[in-house]
Amino acid sequence: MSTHHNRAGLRYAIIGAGMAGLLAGIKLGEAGEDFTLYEKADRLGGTWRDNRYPGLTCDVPAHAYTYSFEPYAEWEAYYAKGDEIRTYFELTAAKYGVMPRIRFGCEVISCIWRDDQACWALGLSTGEMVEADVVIAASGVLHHPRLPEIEGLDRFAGDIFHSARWQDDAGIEGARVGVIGNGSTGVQIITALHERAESLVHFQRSPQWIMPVPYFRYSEEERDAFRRDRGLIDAIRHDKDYWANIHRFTQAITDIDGPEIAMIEKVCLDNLENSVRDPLLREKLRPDYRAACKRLIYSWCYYDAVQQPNVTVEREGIARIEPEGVRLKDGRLHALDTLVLATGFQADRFIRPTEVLGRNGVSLDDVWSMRPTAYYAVTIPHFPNFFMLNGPTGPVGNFSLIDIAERQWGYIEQLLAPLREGEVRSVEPKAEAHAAYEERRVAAARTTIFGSGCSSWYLDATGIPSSWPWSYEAFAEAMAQPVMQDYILTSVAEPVALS
Ligand code: NA7
Repeated sequence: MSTHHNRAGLRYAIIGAGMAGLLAGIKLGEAGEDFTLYEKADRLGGTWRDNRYPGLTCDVPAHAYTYSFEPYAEWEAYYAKGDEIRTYFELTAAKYGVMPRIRFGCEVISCIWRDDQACWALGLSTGEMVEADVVIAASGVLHHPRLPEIEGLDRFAGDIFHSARWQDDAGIEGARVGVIGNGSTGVQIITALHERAESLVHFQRSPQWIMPVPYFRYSEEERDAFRRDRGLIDAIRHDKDYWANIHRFTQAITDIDGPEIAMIEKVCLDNLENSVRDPLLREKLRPDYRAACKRLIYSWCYYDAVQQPNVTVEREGIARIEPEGVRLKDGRLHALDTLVLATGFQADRFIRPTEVLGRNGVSLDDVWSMRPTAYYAVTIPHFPNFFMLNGPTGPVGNFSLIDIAERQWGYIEQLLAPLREGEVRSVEPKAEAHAAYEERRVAAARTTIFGSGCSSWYLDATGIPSSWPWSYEAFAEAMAQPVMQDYILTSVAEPVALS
């Protein structure tokens, strides 16, 4: 007979005060739960705190890149700038009373599951050891900068830094600036710097597919209308063209011979043909792999920027960095004052380097030795009461990760319910359920556009796309309700050894 012991007062530890950790904090706060949010930095905002480079813009329409429950009337334009988004998260965290629950400057160094007490022991950078019944890992995806393996990086005489470590005192105004890297970051930096630098060189190892998108500013009257009528914001959030685009995009990545990807390629190539006048430059900028294989670049002004007289697109390979600048393989030198490394992130880290030990001391680092993975991107066998937001194998692409995190939170809440009610002490996915999920996922991932032959942060160390390989609808459906038979719920009625 089961004795229902209400474990009222579950203790939650949320790791990371970015978009996803704040979401968890807001939701747990509303439910009256006892949580602490651990943030290693001294400010919230995650990727929107770390990235401060000129031109930083979110390529999801501003009104669609907010929490569904917290619309925001103040956006200055259709696409929001990084500092506006950081302000939005700061205002929202304050409004929902999350700020006093955040421990800033406090890194979680280790999470160790204690079987005897069915709880997690967290080692903090302050030297403290704290307990939590539930861990929410919201530590981000694109967080650890990846520096390029180019000889001589440390010999450059000017200012040199990664795009996510922007140096405000670096020489830009009237200076000779180089940018290595051609992802969303490199492209946005080029669009912002060409008016300020004396000369600007964009070093491109691979040309990009550039999707033309509309850009317009909202007037004060429009913002006022948004303030008065939330329906106007909802109309943008739920705009059928926006969702049709997301649908088309996820169709495109899963059906690589289908009409949607053909259409994306056509729109991007027309953009190249119609925007770039010089035939030589046009050929330099022409991608030689499938569209959407790397994350599509949305830009309304990149092709204009690279046609400015002080901007050079350099496709020749880099031989090494020298004190004066970048030496190319053909022997030419680009002399520079400032060199920006927009070379991306180590996208396979997730909560690591935090040491996470589950049941019987099983290490997450070992479990992830081949590739990081999780059951439906949220839970991991042998790691009870451990939930990830924007964890491995989740959807990534040209849509709002806030919507992804909210749907994942809806799934997590349903797994938490029996814990909250005190019916069980722990919840974790069955190993065989996870193995079957991962087998299906890998098989599907190989056939997506991400695996069609290009390098990108979408690929794991074995070259297999690491993300959700099915449609957005399939993800929404999976998150709507966990398959409870795939979970092990450990009841309090079972004998639990007490230490
Ligand atoms: P990305 O998209 O990973 O782009 C990194 C860029 O850096 C890409 O163009 C790489 O070229 C280039 N790169 C990396 N290493 C080198 C070396 N050694 N030499 C030359 N070029 C190199 O990072 P971002 O920061 O732009 O964007 C990350 C995400 O943030 C983005 O997708 C959005 O979701 C927001 P490659 O293509 O590999 O030839």
